[in-house]
Amino acid sequence: MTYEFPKDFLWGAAASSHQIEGYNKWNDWWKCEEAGLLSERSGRACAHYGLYKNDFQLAKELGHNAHRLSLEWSRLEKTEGSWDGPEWQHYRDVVKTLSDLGIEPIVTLNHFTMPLWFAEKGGWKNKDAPRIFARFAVKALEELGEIVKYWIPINEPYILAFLGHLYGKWPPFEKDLASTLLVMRNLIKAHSLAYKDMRYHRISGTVKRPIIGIAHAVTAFHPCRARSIADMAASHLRNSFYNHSFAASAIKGRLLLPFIRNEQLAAKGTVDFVGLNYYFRQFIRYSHPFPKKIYPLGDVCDLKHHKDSGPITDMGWEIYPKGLYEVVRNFDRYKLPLMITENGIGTLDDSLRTTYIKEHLLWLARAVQDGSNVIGYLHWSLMDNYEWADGYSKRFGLVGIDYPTLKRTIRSSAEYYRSVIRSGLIQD
Ligand code: IFM
Repeated sequence: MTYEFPKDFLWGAAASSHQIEGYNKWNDWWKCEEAGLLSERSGRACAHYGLYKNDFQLAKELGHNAHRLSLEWSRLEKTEGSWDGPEWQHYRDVVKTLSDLGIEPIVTLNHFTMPLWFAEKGGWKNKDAPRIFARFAVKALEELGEIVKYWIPINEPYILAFLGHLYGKWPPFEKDLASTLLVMRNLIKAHSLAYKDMRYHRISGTVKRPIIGIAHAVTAFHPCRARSIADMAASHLRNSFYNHSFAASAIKGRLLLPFIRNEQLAAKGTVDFVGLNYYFRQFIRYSHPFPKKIYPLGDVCDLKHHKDSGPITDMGWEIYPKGLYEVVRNFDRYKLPLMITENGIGTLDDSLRTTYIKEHLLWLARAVQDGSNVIGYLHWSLMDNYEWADGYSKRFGLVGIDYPTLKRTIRSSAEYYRSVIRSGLIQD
């Protein structure tokens, strides 16, 4: 059967500043990398800061008509309250280059890293953090809003809270439930303040009306034992909490977490499109009386021992393409446009990447056929990059990077992806 994607579909890739630009010396990650707290240093990364024109040309050759990037806030505001003119000019050039190539820029304002001065004031735990961030969001709109239409204030907000404050894997390496809740509260507040200030701020007439979304990490949750009611309940609960709590508050002002009540209520109506970052499935097993983790949502089962598990990537994630269909259909409930803001695979085997893209796009096309309002697909990532605590060993790029020479090589998977983009069709 042949499936057709909508005519004006946004096709492209996503990336983030710290993972590719190089020498982002003014943020919290850089400081921790230098202090030896992470497995590898980001260093010059892909030197994308200087090579962005070349990289966007490659995206153009690969048929992309959209590109998701992030602004490195720490470059733009190296010390609190003082904007760096040449750095703003840099990002103006970046988005203009994309736009001149016919590639729609989709701009994330915060993709995990934060300026050092902001981190030193407590980062997302600081009660003023949402207000400080919203000020940056408005400035970005003033500077880039003539060209940029699509905005995402914060990438994967709860991942940031969990990995940095609960599991202690990312800066600031905390393992503290109270801090995690505080960060979650401030992140939802930061998102909603940024949305309101950007949408309702009076800016000069040439600025486009911003279309503001979220880029939310979502997982396909399945019960570990298919016939266990307890596992089903735990898996359902995980889905509500992990996949929906941020979205449900930001869209409906709905309360899923009582301890951040006011912030959730106030966030109502602050999403114009829902971005989904989908990578894998997890099997959830009910655990009694309390799971090892902090919330009563069951434990994640070990994939290696699960009979239904598919192949596993270099990240240890199961490849489960149908999960993209499942999460998309699951998010139809909000009746907002959906965008796949990330989906990709960390692997050294590019033929596996081709299969991964094909299977995921097939399931996406089926969701579209079944009525989901999906407006775009952005593959993670345009090029290999710095995979945070995992360093450079994980290869997510449509374009391969030889780090010693910085040579870019288009992978066959990127050519396959281009063929789908060109035809707008996919066959099973
Ligand atoms: O590289 C990350 C990205 O920064 C956020 N989403 C998941 C990707 C792969 O781990």
